[in-house]
Amino acid sequence: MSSVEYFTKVREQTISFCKHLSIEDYSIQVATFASPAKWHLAHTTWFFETFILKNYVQDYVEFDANFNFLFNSYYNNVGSRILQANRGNMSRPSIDEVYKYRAHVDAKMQDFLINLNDEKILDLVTLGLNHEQQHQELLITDVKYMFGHNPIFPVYNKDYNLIKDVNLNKNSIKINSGLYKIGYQGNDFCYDNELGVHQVFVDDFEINNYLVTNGDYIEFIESGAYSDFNLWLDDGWSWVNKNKINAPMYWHKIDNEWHNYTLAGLQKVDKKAILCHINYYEAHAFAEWKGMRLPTEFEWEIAAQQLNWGKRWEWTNSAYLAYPNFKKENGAVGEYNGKFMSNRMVLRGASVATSKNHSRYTYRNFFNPTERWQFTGIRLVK
Ligand code: AVJ
Ligand code: FE
Repeated sequence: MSSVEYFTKVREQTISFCKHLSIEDYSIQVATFASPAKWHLAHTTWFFETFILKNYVQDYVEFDANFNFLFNSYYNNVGSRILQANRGNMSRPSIDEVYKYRAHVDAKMQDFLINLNDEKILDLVTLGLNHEQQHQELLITDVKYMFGHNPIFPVYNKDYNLIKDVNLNKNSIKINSGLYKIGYQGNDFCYDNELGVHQVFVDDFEINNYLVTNGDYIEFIESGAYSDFNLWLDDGWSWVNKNKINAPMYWHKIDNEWHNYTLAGLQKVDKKAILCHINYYEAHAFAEWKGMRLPTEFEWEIAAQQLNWGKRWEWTNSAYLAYPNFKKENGAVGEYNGKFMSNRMVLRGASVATSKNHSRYTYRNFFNPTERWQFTGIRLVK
């Protein structure tokens, strides 16, 4: 595939996720961590305008001088910006203008890409496209959060439940202790946080080749787990009590039966389906209840080639930290992953909402331990 085709395909994919949205759905922000669809569409476009067009296309004229302030997410090197919590306050630019912005940047990028053979700039374009793919997943999870917190539980798409997968088998895999190489060793794209190949020693372990199901989790709930402080980390116990949590996100008990909001609407919880929407504290407490534990990110990576994965982002027991040989790039691109290496846990795998060709077994996703609106799940180890 040529770079123009690759670019066009990823950009069109983002728009395809918006085809079930109404105008009203595009602009609102229901939580500070979730962004409006309109913002995602504009921010991913801003990324190409800011890091490619403005830097490398000589006569490029920016589409709108206000957009840097509105659509810069967190790059201090590129200037000040609105607060993340205020992304839903902008009824303007309208969605029509944002689509015009996308078309404008797409046309300039396509012209530029036809004759581009500078490796460094092509790498930046690839980063922009992988960035756009990350935002495709965020867009879906943010739309789910918006609809799932609307009392009428709107259907996004009746054929798009997304959380109905079941485990294919129930075996486990034994791995011998030893030194293993961790980090990305291929020649294709990866993020900077996967680089710096290094050795890690692990002891013998046995990892499940399947994920925790809704049925398993209902047993955990019904055992009284959400009121048993012995199962919880202290921060997790505070989180449970402060927020009066008694079930995964999107779960509701109706007529004594568990239901959950899916993108296909509110449905009965399918006990055989793989659990979704739990945070790190819940994953940790569940493992504690089972007398097992979560894998470290290294154990996960070592076992990955033998595992079924890709339905859920899987919480690991590893803090999101720099690898020993991590190199932060200079300038704005260096802010992409490195500055978030505190107070977050690593998730491995990929989810049903992850863009195709956007997963590999060295991929390090990361979120705060309280967050559970992504498609997250639990794999256990002993
Ligand atoms: C890797 C999913 C935690 O949500 O901020 C988007 C992805 N990075 N734009 C995030 C990302 C820059 C990132 N996560
Ligand atoms: Fe971003």
